Amino acid sequence: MSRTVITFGTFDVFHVGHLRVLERAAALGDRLVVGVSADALNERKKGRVPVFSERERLRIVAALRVVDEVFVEESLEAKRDYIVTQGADVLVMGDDWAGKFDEFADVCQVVYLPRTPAISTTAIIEHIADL
Ligand code: C2G
Repeated sequence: MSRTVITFGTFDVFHVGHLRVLERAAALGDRLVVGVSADALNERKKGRVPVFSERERLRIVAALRVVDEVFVEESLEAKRDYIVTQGADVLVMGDDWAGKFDEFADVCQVVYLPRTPAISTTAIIEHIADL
């Protein structure tokens, strides 16, 4: 039986920390599906409009060799629906979310992977702003 892995993220100003979590997620199954968070979701939940639009972020993530399918994550509350609809066997999140998605353990395996240290979209934006 093939194993589907699902993960979610904004993936704004795509960097190697994003790449590494997707590579490790893909290695846990046969098919990797990625929910890329909508611009409106970011604005609503984080109070910040992403640098790259959801169309651009979706295209970048979809072009990666380790990614099989992408969709727009419109709402954080719809996570269970996305997991079930995509037939995911494993939910992967970075460990900045550790414990936050344990409630889905009844429908799939929940795995938190260590974040890549010392790199983030915010740090990149600040670095460029300081140049
Ligand atoms: N990540 C990582 N190492 C970093 C930075 C990010 O492993 N140095 C991982 C995060 O842990 C996450 C993924 O990359 O699993 C995407 O990170 P973000 O774009 O920051 O996504 P986020 O805003 O946390 O996702 O339903 C969840 C939402 O979509 C939010």
